[in-house]
Amino acid sequence: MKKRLWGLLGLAALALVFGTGSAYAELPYPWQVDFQEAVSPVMEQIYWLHNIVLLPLEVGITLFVLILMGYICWRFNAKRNPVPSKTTHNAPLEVLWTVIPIIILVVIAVPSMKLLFFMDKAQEPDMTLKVVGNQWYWSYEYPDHGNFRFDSNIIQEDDLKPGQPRLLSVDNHVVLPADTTVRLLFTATDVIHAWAIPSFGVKLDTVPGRINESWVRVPAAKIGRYHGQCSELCGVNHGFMPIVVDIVSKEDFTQWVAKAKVQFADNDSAPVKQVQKKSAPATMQVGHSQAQPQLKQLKLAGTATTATEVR
Ligand SMILES: [Cu+2]
Repeated sequence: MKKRLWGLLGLAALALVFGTGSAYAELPYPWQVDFQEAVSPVMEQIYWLHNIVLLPLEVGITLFVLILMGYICWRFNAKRNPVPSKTTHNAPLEVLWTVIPIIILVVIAVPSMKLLFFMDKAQEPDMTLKVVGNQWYWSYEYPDHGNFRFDSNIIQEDDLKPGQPRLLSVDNHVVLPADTTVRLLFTATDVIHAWAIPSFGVKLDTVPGRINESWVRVPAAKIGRYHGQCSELCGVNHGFMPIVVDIVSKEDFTQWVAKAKVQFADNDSAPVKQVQKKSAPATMQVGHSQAQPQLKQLKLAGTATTATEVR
């Protein structure tokens, strides 16, 4: 039994070494405790805030309260302390237990606010990726590379190929270049979704009629495949709209763009584009189509009257 356990552990270690050796493939694994690998500046900062600021504070406060409670139970129980004190107020103590938590909150708030502003906008983006949430798939647009667009749908369980994780694989991957600051724009066509990739530190709502923004920059050393999921309860298939992002070298990205432009060339008629491009003519058409039946009616009425007149 023990041998088998060690064998399994060894296999897991090997998988870890080889899994992260050449190309990263970040996705959740059974019994995971920590975050997924941080590969963007934003996630590195989140990691720092969590591990260096929050964790010590949480552990410290929990231990302090636990020790205090233990001491109170031991020192002031009915046996040891038969005549309890009648004290009801202690001004210095009350000031302390109000001021100290305020200081702790300020200590957390300063780096938190800094991080919020840091993740809010890319300072000098090199390119833009537009993410559109739909029930229940994602659409992606590349406005700086010919504005082609494509949909990304989950691969059903029966169609999975070896190596494709269940519920986390899609037909069309997002491809982004390494060492490039990518501005991410988010919106949706129907309800609120949320585009989330743990390794990027991005988890942002896609809201219909609104554009949200974030950014990501992955170094060339972390070229690989990153998985995420919709993280806003958006309907019955909420759990079936995963996200797959391939970070590739700049050269590979240029090659992919050339192919994608051809592959997705006729996607212009898709619903998202239609709303954007044809909104003005569409209203005019509505006006025409409303006017035309009226004209026809008038003509008919005219012919009818002339007919009766003739009779
Ligand atoms: Cu969703």
